[in-house]
Amino acid sequence: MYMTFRWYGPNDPISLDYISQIPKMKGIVSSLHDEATGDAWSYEKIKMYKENIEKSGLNFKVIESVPVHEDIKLGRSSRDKYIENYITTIKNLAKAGLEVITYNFMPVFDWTRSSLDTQHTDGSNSLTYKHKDVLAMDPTSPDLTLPAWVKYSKEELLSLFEAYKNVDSEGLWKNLEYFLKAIVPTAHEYGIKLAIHPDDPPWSIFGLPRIIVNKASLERVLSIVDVPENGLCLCTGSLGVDPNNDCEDIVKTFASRKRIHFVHARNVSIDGNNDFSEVKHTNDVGAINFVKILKAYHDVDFDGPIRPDHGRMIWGETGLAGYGLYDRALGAMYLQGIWDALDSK
Ligand SMILES: [Mn+2]
Repeated sequence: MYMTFRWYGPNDPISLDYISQIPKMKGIVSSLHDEATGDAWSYEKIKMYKENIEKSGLNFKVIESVPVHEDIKLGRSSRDKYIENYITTIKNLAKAGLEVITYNFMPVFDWTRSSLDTQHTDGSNSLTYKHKDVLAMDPTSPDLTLPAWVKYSKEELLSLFEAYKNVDSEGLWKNLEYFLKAIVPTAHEYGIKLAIHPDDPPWSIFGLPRIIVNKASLERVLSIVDVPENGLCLCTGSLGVDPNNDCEDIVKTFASRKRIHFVHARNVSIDGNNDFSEVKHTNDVGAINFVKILKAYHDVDFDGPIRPDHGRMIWGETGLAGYGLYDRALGAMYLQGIWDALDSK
């Protein structure tokens, strides 16, 4: 295992220097955030971005994410052009020395929460999800804005919702299958590991299908093209909010088969009625026990990247929700400490 940290590029309020000061921090996880979804990334841009990161002494092997264009998820005839671009991006990333591409296949919205800064009694705040509040939201209403939604105008949202009326869960699976069958051979040839991120939360919202939700669906993804490069970004915080998902068992199953290419370490407390809160990484709170989870990785000599996922805002820090410095740095140290203890046995 080696520790990484997500960085949002030159506009991220947290500098690469600060990140490199975290003990045992090895790598950066980032993306070319200025690229429009669906465009091919040029080799020159990737190389420049990578060289800039590496000046800090940190490696840059993991992309999070190369977003998938909605036309691919919708199975529109225009998808082939976007798939061609995706293949070009895979080749250019490989040529520049990248090793892992994270992506997700969630329709329209990425992760969804009902609050980005719920106050806790200790003065910290974190992202939380109240199912009832989300059910009451109308994403197409003019007065509603959430950060993960800003990439679309209201008009675009309305037309996407209209288009997804024709795509149910099985339809979305077919479109994922088409996509993977088209891109995995290139990933295989170029030795790039693909890592699909589970849906967050792992259930349908706003009537849109969500399919990467449990152990069976992860198994199904891997079986679509059964080569090592077709793999997973195992996010305990996404899968773990559903009490039916046994994350330790899921890790044991897929890590032993070397199909987990990237680890997201996030702890969550399950608050009932599909509600959940993001919490500190330690095992005195929350549904995820990282001592057990990391032991499962350690038992199979996992040597891939891991990062502390969303953290709380503590010590008065403000900034990108879930992506402050302090709590994620504490998380990195906790995880690294567990790993070092396992190593020394
Ligand atoms: Mn995650």
